[in-house]
Amino acid sequence: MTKISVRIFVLALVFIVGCSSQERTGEAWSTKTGGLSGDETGAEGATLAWTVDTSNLPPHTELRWIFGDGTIRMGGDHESHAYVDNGTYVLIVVALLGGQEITRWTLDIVITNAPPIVDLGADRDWVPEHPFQLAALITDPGRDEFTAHVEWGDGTAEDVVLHGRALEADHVYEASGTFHVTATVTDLYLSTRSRAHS
Ligand SMILES: [Ca+2]
Repeated sequence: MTKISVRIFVLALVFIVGCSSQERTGEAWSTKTGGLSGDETGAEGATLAWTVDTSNLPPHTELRWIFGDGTIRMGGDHESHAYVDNGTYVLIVVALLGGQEITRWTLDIVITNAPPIVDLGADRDWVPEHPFQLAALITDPGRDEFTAHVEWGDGTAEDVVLHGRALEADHVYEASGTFHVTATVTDLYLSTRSRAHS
């Protein structure tokens, strides 16, 4: 029986850096430009950290951390948070005394896209005229959606319908030989959002 050597040749990753703007409220407040320091940029999924200087605040002051992505919690002088989508967020820290706001700080946070990753596995042999099956999982720290395009290495290619983050496709090679399979994965969700804001 003749075998085809199918080589998993290139894994192409495509990611599009999108940029969206988190809505700011129209509320007027006294914004302190100093006192809140820490990460102003980071990739989606990465944990960022900040510190607020409360040395001049009265005792029993409480801090409400508003991260700009819908996450709000009471916290301390040091806090961390991971954003799961790229975009520009406004981090707000509100100082409260007896439930009343006494001051607040803001900081713009820019989160960049992280590329999707997919591992097609090792090279393998396959029997001609039988379906060669490709199966791989896409990983991405962002809350993204993806498209995939597979080039089978014999002059044919196709867009693959994904099932969540699972890339599954099969292909019949009609002749013996060595074929290089290439998969291109794009986190389309981000490019869509980018166009929406342009
Ligand atoms: Ca991504």
